[in-house]
Amino acid sequence: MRWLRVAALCLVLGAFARAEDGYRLWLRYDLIGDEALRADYRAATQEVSAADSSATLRAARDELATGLAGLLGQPVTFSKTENPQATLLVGPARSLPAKIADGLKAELARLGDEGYLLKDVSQAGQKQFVITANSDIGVLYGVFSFLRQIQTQRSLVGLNVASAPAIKHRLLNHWDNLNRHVERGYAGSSIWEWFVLPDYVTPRYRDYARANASIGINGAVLTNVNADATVLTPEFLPKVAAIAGALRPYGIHVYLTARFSAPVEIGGLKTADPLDPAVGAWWKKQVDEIYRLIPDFGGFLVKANSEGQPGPQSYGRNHADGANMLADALAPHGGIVMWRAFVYDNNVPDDRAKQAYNEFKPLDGKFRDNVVIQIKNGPIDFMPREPFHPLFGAMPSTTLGLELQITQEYLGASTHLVYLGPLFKECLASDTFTQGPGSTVAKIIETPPAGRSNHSVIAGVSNIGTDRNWTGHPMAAANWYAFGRLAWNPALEPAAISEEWIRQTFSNTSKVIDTLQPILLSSREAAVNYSMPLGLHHIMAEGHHYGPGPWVSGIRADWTATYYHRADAQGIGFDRTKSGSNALAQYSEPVREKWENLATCPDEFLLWFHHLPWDYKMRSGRTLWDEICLHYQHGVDTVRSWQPSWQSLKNDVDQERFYHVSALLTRQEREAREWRDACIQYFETFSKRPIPEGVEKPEHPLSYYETLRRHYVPGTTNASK
Ligand code: GCW
Repeated sequence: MRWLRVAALCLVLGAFARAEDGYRLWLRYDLIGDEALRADYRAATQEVSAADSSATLRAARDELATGLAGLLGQPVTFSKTENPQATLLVGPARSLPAKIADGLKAELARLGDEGYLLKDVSQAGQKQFVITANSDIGVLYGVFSFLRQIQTQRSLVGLNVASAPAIKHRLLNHWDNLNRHVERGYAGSSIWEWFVLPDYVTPRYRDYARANASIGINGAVLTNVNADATVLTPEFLPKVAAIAGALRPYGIHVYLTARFSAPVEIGGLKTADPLDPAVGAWWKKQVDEIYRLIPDFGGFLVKANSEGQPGPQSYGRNHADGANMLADALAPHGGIVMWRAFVYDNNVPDDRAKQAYNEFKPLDGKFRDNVVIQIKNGPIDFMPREPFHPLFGAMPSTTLGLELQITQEYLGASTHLVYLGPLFKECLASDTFTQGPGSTVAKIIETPPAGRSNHSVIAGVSNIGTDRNWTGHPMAAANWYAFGRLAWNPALEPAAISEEWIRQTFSNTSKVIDTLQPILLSSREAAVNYSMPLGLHHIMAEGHHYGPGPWVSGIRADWTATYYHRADAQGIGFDRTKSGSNALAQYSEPVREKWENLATCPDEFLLWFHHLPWDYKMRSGRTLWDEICLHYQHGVDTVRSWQPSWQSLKNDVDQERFYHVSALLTRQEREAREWRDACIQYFETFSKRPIPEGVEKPEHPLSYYETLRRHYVPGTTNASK
């Protein structure tokens, strides 16, 4: 009977300890454990008929086959049909009754190029579903959505989903260098294998494309905004074309960053002046060549005259001159320019938070139709919390796009668990009031200005690398997922997205969901609390940006911490009211007034906009000093509270990820304490007030934290910031 016991053990191990390295992300398609449920889905999904006339339709069919076979443990029979429109039928029917087909057509008319319909069209006890769209890519999106229904164990009865993306260009921005170092990348090297391309095209690109398409991402900027002109040379363009070829069936367009000085660096010209006709002609030729190799190339992303990057100002021209010159080269091919608004200059004696607005606002209406100004969510730089960027809504005649950061540059890299759904949503839902109430950031980026083509853009700075699980921290993939889902539909709620992700990535059991979801949902606020509470910002360590550094000073002012927190004997915070930098004047009423007035400024933004005395009386009744200290402690407490919760899932998730997350949580708790102890003791040197009750004693003296050095932190740039 020994073999029986061994067999039983294998079964048990198979069920509970299946090796899981995270590679499959949220597309795991593991067998549904509940037999009754499985049987129910099975009855509906044994036969599929579809056309396979394009690579995209074949990808859709293959995905459905893999997904259903995995989830339901039965092979799917495919039959080939030539449907009049992009349609995939799940069930025995090979075609739809005319009446149903006509009804679908009417609905599809409202769903645009990429939208899809999922419908239960069962008749007389015969289960039948339809996945249909106006285009092949719409069908692929529909397939992923259909599989999501099953993966999250939603009923298919009465299935009726009509979905279309709110934003046209939903992009990942890779800050990947050609030597495969990823700027602010914490999950290994760049996935783009430049040296072996174009000869070897790793299957990983297909899995990358599948993951992206499953959440509706339809573009990838392959290269770092701190750009290298080499990617535009004949040596590299065929490599780019090979990647584009692998991503194409999944509806993903490839984009590149354009180094503004490329005409000089690789073109042999004496100047890159955008108004010099020879320069325009060079770019035109360059762009024509790109489109010869990549007919569906998306366009350029440009960082110009920012942090040392070249740009039109180097030639006495402005951002519109530069962007328009590139736009003219791309326009005949349908390409776009995403011109970043992330500009600031330490030689300008003005609050850094104001500079982008000051430079760009006067250029409203001066950009070509195919130029999008890409704006970070906040006016400084992807801090744990920022108010929305004042440019949103301030340029009514210009297409404005949103740039979010998925990689956790200022949020613990890939060692801290921080679910960014709430951060992304907070920005999208912010009401700018620029065109009256309801002028949310989401609405502004979704709606092209009157008379302009729809080139709406949302971009997320990628957190992907060669790590087997793609994102380093097993939970960081939730941020990639949340970005894609919100890019498709900014009205979704971060809580619902997190539940979907947990169900697909870990388990559908209520125990796992009820334990893990509160951890994810409290994590962003916890990170704010243990690092930069109450509107504090930019107080991280220098260079690698990992860990606390409120004492950072002595380098260019706008890269220091002291520039931003302004702690002194009187108090702390950056006065951006009328008595200070007056950055608040860049916001519309009533936002400006709400944040200017201490009675209405929310605690979260208090020290972003105000310099306040240490004894300032907070809403809670406590002094500002006590409140700061308690926020730090609260952040630590929250992280600590996750540890037993996660431990309770020991037998409910696979051992690989269980151990990985446990280990990282231990580190996160330690580093949350580090943030607390460093910042409180540093600020105490100004406040000269006792640390309030309820806050733990620091483990080490301030000097310990000030002299702590971390070496070889991944993602660090060469620049000294
Ligand atoms: O967030 C900061 C980073 C830089 C980055 C820059 C930018 C790519 O520290 O590494 O450069 O912003 O967004 O351009």
